[in-house]
Parts: sequence; C-alpha cells; structure tokens
Amino acid sequence: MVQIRRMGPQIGVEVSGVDLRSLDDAGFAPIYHAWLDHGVMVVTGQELSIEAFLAYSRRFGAVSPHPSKSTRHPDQPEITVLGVGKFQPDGTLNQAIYRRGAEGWHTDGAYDVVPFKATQLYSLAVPDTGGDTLFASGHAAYDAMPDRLKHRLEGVAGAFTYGGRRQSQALLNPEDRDRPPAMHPIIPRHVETGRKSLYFDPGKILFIHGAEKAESDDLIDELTTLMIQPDGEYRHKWRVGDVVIWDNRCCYHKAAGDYPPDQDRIHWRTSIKDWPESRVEH
Ligand SMILES: O=C(O)CCC(=O)C(=O)O
Ligand SMILES: [Fe+2]
Repeated sequence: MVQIRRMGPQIGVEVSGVDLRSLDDAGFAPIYHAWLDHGVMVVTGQELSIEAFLAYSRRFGAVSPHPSKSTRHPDQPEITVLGVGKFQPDGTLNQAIYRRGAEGWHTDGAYDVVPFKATQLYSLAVPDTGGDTLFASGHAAYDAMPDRLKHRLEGVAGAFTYGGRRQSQALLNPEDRDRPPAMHPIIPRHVETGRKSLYFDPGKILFIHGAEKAESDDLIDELTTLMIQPDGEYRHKWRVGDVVIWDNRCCYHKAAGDYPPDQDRIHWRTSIKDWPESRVEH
C-alpha cells in the first residue's frame, strides 16, 4: 500500500510502499502532486538499475547531462556519480568531490538560462555517521522577507554563474569555465503551483541587476541571512535505496559533508529540466 506522509511543516514528504519500476501513470500522478506540494520528496526502499532510475527521472522532465563532465558516469552521461574518486593518486582527499554540495546552501543550475527544474539522487552507499542532506523552502524565505525587500526585488533579476563571486569551478573542464551569467527573477512565481518564492544562491549570484555595487552586495548579504528559515527546513538521513528529488525552483539544499572520508557515500544523480515543449522561459 502506498503511503504518503509529510516530513516537515513547510517542506518534505515521504512515499513508501511503492516500486518505482512498475509504477503506472495513475500511480505516478499523486506522487508528482505530493512532490509539487512539498518541494522535497523521499521514496524509500528502491532497487533500481541505471535504466530504471533514468526512466523514473524522465517522468519529471528531460534528464540533462550535468556540466561537470569529469563526474559523469562513464557509460551514461545523463548520470552524475557522487562520492566516487574521492582519493587522488597520491592518496590525498579530493575536497571538490568529498565536499561537493557542502560549501553552502544552494540551488542547482542557476548558472543556466534554463536552470534544473529538479535534481534527483539515488542512494547506493551510506556511511555509518554523517552525510545527511539538508533542505529548505524558498517559499518560507519569501514569507520571511520584510515588505521593503519584497517591493525592492519584485520584478528584479539576479545574475548567476557556476562559481559565483568566488569563481569556484574546480569540477568544470577548462573549456566550460567563465561562461556569461544567466539572469533570473529573484522573486519568481512557480510555474506549476503559482506560489512565490525567493530564488537565490549566495554561492552563484554575482549581482542584483540594476543595483549599484554597494547596494547589490548589501541585498545579497540580507538575502543570505534570511533565506534559511528554521521551520522551513527538512534534514534527510540517508538509507541505501532512498530516492530523493527536490524542486530547484523553490527549494535550497546543501550536503552536510561531515562523514568519515574513508567510508563510502555514493549516489547516482540526475539533473532534470522541463520538457522543451512545456518550458516557460523567463
Ligand atoms: O550530496 C548531497 O547531499 C547533495 C549534493 C548536491 O548539492 C547535489 O547533488 O546537487
Ligand atoms: Fe546541489
């Protein structure tokens, strides 16, 4: 029996009692809606091949190869492998792999003109301690913005790049670095739910369009402070076989990055965009 249970007051839902390999469209519809309503969805207890994980990911949209080419699966470019290749030939820890996603709260793909709609992880190996993923609601962040800030930023875009102001681009091949920024509204209306959120990523934003540098920096600082609302958070503790998908249009996330480096923590990841025919460009 499929069970759908909410995990936090503003974000997070867990689905159990389902086999994603044999889910039909009628079975998928309430799952998709639960995801839209709660932003982050955990499906427990799955045994998926790469093909089955890709097929399930495609129910949410078009799976798009991630720009970090060096961490793509060697046979399946649409799959990124997280947590493999942590140690360099000289035995030292490759921090860019070990701490991937752990440098701060972020949303995936803001550097693209069409950012990822969703990111989905499938858990293959889990360490004994640590290694959680944290999530937070962009709707809760919007609700927490003072009216002054809402008025200042309504209709205003931010400029985003892969490495942001720190230019951290270690996982990109040289030819993929230093692309021009992508512009996105800071207060978008979700194209499926109609709800407003704060679209923000302190590690990728360069500037607020149309603001002088000093004001732009102040706005970025203010948004960085308020983006994470404690009652808008959900923290996921991984089990092998968990499938977790989050909505990059209205959620933030980060890896805790605190697990013993000599233990495995491995995921397959898909990055998902809207199907081109249903895409709303902004
Ligand atoms: O490994 C994690 O917990 C999340 C990493 C991350 O930020 C991502 O996959 O987008
Ligand atoms: Fe991420």
